[in-house]
Amino acid sequence: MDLDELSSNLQALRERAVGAAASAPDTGALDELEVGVLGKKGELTAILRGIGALPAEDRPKVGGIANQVRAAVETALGTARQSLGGAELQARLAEETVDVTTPGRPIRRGSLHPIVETAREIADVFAQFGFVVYEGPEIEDDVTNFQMLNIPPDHPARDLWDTLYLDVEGRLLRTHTSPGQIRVMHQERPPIRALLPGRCFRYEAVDASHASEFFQVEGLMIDEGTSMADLKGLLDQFAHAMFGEDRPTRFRPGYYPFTEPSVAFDILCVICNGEKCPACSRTGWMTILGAGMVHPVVLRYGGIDPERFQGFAFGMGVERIANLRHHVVDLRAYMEDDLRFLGAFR
Ligand code: 2NL
Repeated sequence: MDLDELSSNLQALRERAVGAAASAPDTGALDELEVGVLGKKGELTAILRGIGALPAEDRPKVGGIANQVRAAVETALGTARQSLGGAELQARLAEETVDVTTPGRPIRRGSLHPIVETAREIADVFAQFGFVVYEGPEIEDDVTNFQMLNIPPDHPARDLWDTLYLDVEGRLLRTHTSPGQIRVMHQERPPIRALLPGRCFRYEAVDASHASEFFQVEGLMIDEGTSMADLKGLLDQFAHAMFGEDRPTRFRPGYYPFTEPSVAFDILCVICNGEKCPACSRTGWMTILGAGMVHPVVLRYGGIDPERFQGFAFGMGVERIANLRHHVVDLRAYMEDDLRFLGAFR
């Protein structure tokens, strides 16, 4: 192989490669072309292998031509890449356009659990009368849950069958939020207006109106000269805020160890309006809460002088209030986490 032959091979390669670059269908073909011509095992390298057979003075000339060929092919590749790449980008953009006007997939929004929502509504009503929300622990001690509330050791509520005891001596799951009120009495000075919402626990045979977990809201007011009339007026306001201004109410005698006197507070049946239906056990009335004047012994346990201060307290089951407001008959529905039920309250 002589100089002429080598340089004409190089020129031929250049023409073919530049032509191929110009007519390549896509950038993939350009990549192949680059490897095939300029790569380590490419055609240019193969031709240059013949350089060794040339006289020494001819070799730089071939080297010069080879560099020109390389530069020409690289330029052709670059130009072709630019136009093909631009065209491919345009094609992708056209094909893959996002229609920003397409409606999005709806995101499922959560909502408050009906019991939490009802507890908040209850708290909102009493907040208007100056009651402040406090919280107490769910794990209580026997002294605060029972003894300080004047519940004697032989009281049926203390039976193993009614209270869930922990396997730590003297510890139990609170059966009402009243022990939280005792804690408020210890930590505050009268006048006190406290509201205690929270989860409570009982060992129960579960049915439509009994569960082993339930929510309670208790209220406590202590001041000089607080009377039963204050209690009755407040609870009437509460019932009318929750069940309508024209809903009839009544008080009747009740009993709790921690209040004296004690009352049960009823509203006219929300189902039959006094016509005596099964929902109100044919009495025409439904009990919404229990209440009374705080027993002097309980005030004293709370560190408050009953000669100077009087107080009233009330307690209600949140599930029961929610049932009456939403006409739900089985409180187990609140614990089943069934979105079809919970979604009905949104
Ligand atoms: C009910 C009745 C009631 C109280 C709770 C109370 C708390 C203290 C002192 C006196 Cl610290 N009383 N709480 C009073 C009367 C009734 O709850 O049926 N709840 C579901």
